[in-house]
Amino acid sequence: MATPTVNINAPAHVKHAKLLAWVQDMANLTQPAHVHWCDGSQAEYDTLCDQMVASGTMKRLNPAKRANSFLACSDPSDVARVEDRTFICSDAKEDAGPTNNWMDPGDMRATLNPLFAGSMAGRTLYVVPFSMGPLGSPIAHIGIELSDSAYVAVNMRLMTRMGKAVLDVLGTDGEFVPCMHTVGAPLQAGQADVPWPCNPTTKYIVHFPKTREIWSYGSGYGGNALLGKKCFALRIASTMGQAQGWLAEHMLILGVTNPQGKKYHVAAAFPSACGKTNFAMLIPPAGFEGWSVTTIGDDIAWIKPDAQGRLRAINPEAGYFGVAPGTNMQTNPNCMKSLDRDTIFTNVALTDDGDVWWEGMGPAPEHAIDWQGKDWTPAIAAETGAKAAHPNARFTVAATNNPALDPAWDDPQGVAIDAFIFGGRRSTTVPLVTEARNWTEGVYMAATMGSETTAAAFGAQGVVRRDPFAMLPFAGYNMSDYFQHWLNMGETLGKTGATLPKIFTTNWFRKGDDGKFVWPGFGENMRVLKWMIDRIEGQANGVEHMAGVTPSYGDLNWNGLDFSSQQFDAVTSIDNQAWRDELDLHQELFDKLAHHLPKALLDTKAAWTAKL
Ligand code: O2Y
Ligand code: MN
Repeated sequence: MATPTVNINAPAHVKHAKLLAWVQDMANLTQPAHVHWCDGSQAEYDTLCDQMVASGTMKRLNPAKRANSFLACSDPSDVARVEDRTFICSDAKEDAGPTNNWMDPGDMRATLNPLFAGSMAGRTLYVVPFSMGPLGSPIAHIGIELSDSAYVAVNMRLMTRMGKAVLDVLGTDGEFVPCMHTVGAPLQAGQADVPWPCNPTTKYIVHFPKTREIWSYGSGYGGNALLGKKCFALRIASTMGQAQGWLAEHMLILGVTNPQGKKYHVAAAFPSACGKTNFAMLIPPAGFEGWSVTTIGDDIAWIKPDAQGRLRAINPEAGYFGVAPGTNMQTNPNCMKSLDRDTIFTNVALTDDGDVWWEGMGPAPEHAIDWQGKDWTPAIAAETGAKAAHPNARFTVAATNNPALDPAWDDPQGVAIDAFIFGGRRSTTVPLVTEARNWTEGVYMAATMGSETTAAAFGAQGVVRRDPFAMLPFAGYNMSDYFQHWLNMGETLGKTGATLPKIFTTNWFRKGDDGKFVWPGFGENMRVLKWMIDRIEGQANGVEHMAGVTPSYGDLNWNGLDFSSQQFDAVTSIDNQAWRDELDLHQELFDKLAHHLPKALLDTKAAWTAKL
């Protein structure tokens, strides 16, 4: 039976024939009750938030405590990205590679089509035009998300450049990535809605790299639903970068300025929930007077070579969707200040005075309503282990709220990258910081980086989970081809005569015999950052070992910190037997990634092994 034609309500200024036809097709497929084209205005944002407060999706926080801020609490079945429901539907399975879920594109379309048919019944379809990166930047790209979630629309306004201005840049025939999203909870006539509609049993987060499409079904949460973020800016963009000669990376970008006013830019990859936002907003400690660190991005970097062959990076996002638990005035004062106002909190606790609280924020309130709407007190927590906030609770806030925002954060030309950092979480073996002797060695380090699992996240504690380039859940194509792309970029850029960024690895997480972290972390990471900059300038020494170059105690600035050479040894020493075991584990990864694995990586491994 033919479906009724939906009135898509397109504004008169929209003349993009392909866009209009696609919205019409998708509206006919999903059958929403209304179609709303987002203009991105403050008035529209306020109206949608008011509607969500009225419907029970959000609560307005006490304006005297958090002006213009809201709390949303999700369905307990919808609290995080769903990696096991995330698919890369390339034509050939090998092109998705062994680290991605794959389904034949035709089979996947046949699965999705009936799910999306009628999926928006009774709801509003929001047309959300967004630019990943500064509007009109040669590094930016445009997406259009069609979503039946007002929560998605308002979050996209904080997280991207969203609204009419994007349609103006798109013009009549500009390219865009189509992003289809439904919470998968159609409403029958007269059926009452729930505060957090989603599909508790069926979820699909699907990418079609060949046609550059994203289809997301069943979840309203974070990376599953805000499709500009992991789906577009990493999975689809990484395939675009491979085809077009650029890099889409799971990296923060920061600026660091020395007391003489010279500025450097660093892009750093750390696995999810490993303190990226803290590093991106680092405050230099005592002893580093005159130094400053500024934020360009906290999660994703798009990096393209300029005409001179220098790598220039933008943050494709315009806001932060950070993990709340553990964020406090010690770990990240700039972040806490960013959250003073204009913030959407998701799955944190509501205090009796209308503010928010989460574990690790500071002293616990005597009473709160937890993220599931239940009474919470410290006594209940002690007895039952109940968390006030979900461990993956989030804040969404515009970058412009960050007191340490870099003046160039919105520069369409991006910033020139001086160094890449790849960081893992390892209690042993991997030194605090190591510089790669050349690009290929840096690619090897990034390809083999790993983090120890925590019991909460993965069941078994202390097992090293390899997370190449911190891209394991985010590479939109075969991981070995991705390594090859990095090697190719180095070779191509090397031929231009441009200086390639230096590559470093870090590990802030070595533990001592007492099982405690040895390195104090947070602001003290500035000491490591300074050593890197000194190395870029050729002004610092280091000791060469089998896996690169690491500073000795005297090579770091210890002003203002009491840290002994014995402690330094505990975070930098090389244990040959531990490295033999480590290289065996690298081989396990390489065996898994054998299809198209670059020979250069095996050669590097052989060179390291020979030094042991
Ligand atoms: O669970 C989610 O949907 C969020 S995941 C996320 C959010 C912000 C930045 N990074 C991540 C990540 O998983 O790397
Ligand atoms: Mn991330």
